Amino acid sequence: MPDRRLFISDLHIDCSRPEIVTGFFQFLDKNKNNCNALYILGDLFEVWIGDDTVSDVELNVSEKLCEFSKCGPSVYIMHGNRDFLIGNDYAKRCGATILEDHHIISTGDENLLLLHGDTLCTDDAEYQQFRALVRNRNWQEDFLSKTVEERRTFAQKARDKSKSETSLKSDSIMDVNQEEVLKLFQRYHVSKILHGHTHRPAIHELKVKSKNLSTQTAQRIVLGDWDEKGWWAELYNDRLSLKSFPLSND
Ligand code: LP5
Ligand code: MN
Repeated sequence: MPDRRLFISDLHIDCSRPEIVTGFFQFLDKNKNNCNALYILGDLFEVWIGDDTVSDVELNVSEKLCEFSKCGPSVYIMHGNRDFLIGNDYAKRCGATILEDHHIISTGDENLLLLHGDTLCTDDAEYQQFRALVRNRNWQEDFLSKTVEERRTFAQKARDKSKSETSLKSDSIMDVNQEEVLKLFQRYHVSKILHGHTHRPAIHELKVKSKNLSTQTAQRIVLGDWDEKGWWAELYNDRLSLKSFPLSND
């Protein structure tokens, strides 16, 4: 079989969006026998408050991913800003492995850096402050020790606040910071990075300075969120492309 690896992010699955779940399951069925790996680069779910409270739709997703992984492909889950509390218990149900945010995979003689993408949005100071707080291990232990009801209330308040704040922030503040992007290429010595989060699907070509200070071309590939379309990227024998398919609402 050729080397074929698939990448998705930002499905934001919850019970109010059955068309996303249906589209995702079709995507899995179509690819279960013809790819080596599926990388989920964050925000598979709309919100995650702990592995001890799994809803019906979340259970269905884990069963489907497990069935998919049993057909052969490896499944990797990276945390997003909505579902960073997914733990090993849930990953195990999915037959998946949790990946650290910022993970390098090799593609022929090049390296590809995978990340959710929120760490690149450094102009969004309030978000980065919030992120630092909720990614702290002590904060997470404390949060997970609360009752499910309490956690649900906190998560709802955080979503409400996020919605009201993002409606006031400019598009440029919520996009990646270009200097941060360039720094990332240099820090990891990669020529391609792939991420989601910003919901702005595109392939950006750019010039970066390599280790020996020569200028080389690089690519930043951004996955889209699943809404009217399901977005995915494919690495096929070392060639990376960005694709989408329509998600029907009926
Ligand atoms: O998510 P989205 O697309 O709306 O916007 C994101 C950033 N917002 C977030 C916050 C999440 O949406 C909240 C839900 C996470 C659930 C996790 C589980 C439980 C955690 C409970 C936490 C108390 O990630 C948004 C960015 C945007 O992407 C673009 O990058 O701008 O950032 C914000 O809006 C952050 C705000 O500016 C500041 C933080 C608001 C949350 C405050 C918590 C209040 C809790 C009150 C409890 C009494
Ligand atoms: Mn996100």
